[in-house]
Amino acid sequence: MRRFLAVLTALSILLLGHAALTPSAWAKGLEVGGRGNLYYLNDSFSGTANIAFGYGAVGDRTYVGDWNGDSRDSLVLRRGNLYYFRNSLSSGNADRVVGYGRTNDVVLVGDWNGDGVDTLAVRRGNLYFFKDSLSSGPADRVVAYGRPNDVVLVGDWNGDGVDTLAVRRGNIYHFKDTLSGGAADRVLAYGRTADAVLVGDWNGDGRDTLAVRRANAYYLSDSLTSATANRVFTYGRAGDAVLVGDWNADGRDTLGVRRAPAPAPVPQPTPTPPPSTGYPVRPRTPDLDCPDFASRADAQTTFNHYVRLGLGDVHRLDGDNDGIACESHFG
Ligand SMILES: [Ca+2]
Ligand SMILES: [Ca+2]
Ligand SMILES: [Ca+2]
Ligand SMILES: [Ca+2]
Repeated sequence: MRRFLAVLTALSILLLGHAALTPSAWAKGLEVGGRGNLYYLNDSFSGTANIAFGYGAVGDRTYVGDWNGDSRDSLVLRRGNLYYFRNSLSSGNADRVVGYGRTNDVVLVGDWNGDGVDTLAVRRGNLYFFKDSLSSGPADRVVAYGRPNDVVLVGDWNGDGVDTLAVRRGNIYHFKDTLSGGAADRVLAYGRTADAVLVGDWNGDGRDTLAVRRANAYYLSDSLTSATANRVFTYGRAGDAVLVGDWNADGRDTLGVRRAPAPAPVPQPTPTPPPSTGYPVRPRTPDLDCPDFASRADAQTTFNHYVRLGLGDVHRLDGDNDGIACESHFG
């Protein structure tokens, strides 16, 4: 226990000094979040994406899963209660479109029956409606778990091939190994309350564990019994929406980011020429200064006009009394 606390403290110190992020829904099994239709995926924990493609529209909701059981994760786009499943990490049409649940449902993705295929579940408060096939129709099982406002995570915590739930309360995680109500099978304190957390099998041992995200730094842990970060690396930008999945079927989950296309360059306004007076002579009032005239000639015309009338330099345009108006301003 002493060692556990020491490690936890070390991790907290390690994480100190980074900007706190709001706990987010960025995790395997949950909605990806963010906006954009460009996906940059990485098969290793390096800084450079090796898969890049566009799919769907900028405002689509996105989830990750293995829809065909080939051990490769890919994307589904959600529009209302319609789901556009695609089995390859590339641009193109959906391989399957399914209507499920209601437009405002919270949706989770997981392999609820251990057949190697990820399917959907709908969450309404603390009720979870699990569906074992990518099809419409009634849920295969309904489970009450936790509290209606709990933050929930999805993962295979015990390596039996079945994804189950965990609830997060602050920095305390309650993991459940079966799709049922009741007490958690394991409880872990990890990171800090404000941390964004990800779920994935980072080391390919079949068990999902946690990672903490701070800006664009990721602290990956391979164990649900210790708060040690086994791997730390940086990826993408601080504001990126991040995806977790096994993109190449090597059994390890790695990261990707979702981005919107770069905005078109904003047209620069063309400089407008100084307004022409429109009159050969400017009025006596209000009092004008040299910058109010479009040119030295305009200023001179006005100056000459009032001098000829015997009123003198009414606008005080000829400060050195040489009969030339505004020569120092216009050069
Ligand atoms: Ca697949
Ligand atoms: Ca399944
Ligand atoms: Ca499991
Ligand atoms: Ca693992």
